[in-house]
Amino acid sequence: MKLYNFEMAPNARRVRVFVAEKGLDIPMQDVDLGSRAQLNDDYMATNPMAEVPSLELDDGTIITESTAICRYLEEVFPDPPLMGRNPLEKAQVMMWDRRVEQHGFAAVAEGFRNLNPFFENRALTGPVDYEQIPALGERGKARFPQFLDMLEKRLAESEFIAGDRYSIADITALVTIDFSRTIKGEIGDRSHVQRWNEAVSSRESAQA
Ligand SMILES: N[C@@H](CCC(=O)N[C@@H](CS)C(=O)NCC(=O)O)C(=O)O
Repeated sequence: MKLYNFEMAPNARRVRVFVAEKGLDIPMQDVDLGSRAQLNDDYMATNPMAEVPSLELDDGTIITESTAICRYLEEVFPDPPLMGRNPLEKAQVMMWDRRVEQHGFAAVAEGFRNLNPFFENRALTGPVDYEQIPALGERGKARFPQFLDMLEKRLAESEFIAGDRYSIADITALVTIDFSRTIKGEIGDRSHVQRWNEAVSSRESAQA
């Protein structure tokens, strides 16, 4: 297997943390998003969506989309389980992971991509260029504290995001909170998010 990766890419980090939690050692190949290498013909032949991460299996099959890559790894390497152990847990993990993606990760991405000059004319990932919409960026920034409020409420009643076990939903939320530095996001005085953030950030996998 080989993981197409870029150190600073939050979606790639989601998979790297997942791989670290599984204790796997998957060779990585960098795709330099800084020089727009994702748009080169070679990489586009691997992933026509022009995004990282991509996982290449030994027979050459490519899996893209970070959650799909994690799903594959979970099936092949079930221990420790990071996507739930039974039908209810699996649904709860997926529910929380989607909430974090839609209300947290997407809000930060909207803010970052629509306001940072590096993404001028590249407001969306993928092969097609899109103009930035600064108002959408401001809306993304405004959505982020609402996401933190949702987490605060959840973490007041639950040790981890999807329940009493660490899961992919914690990985997506950790990566989202670290990614929020790009829009100057702050946890502030949300004590439950602080407690949870200290716990998940001190796991060895957070270094991935
Ligand atoms: N839905 C994809 C999104 C992947 C994605 O957006 N990757 C970003 C890096 S975090 C990327 O490749 N960006 C390329 C670009 O900016 O053109 C996933 O879940 O993996």
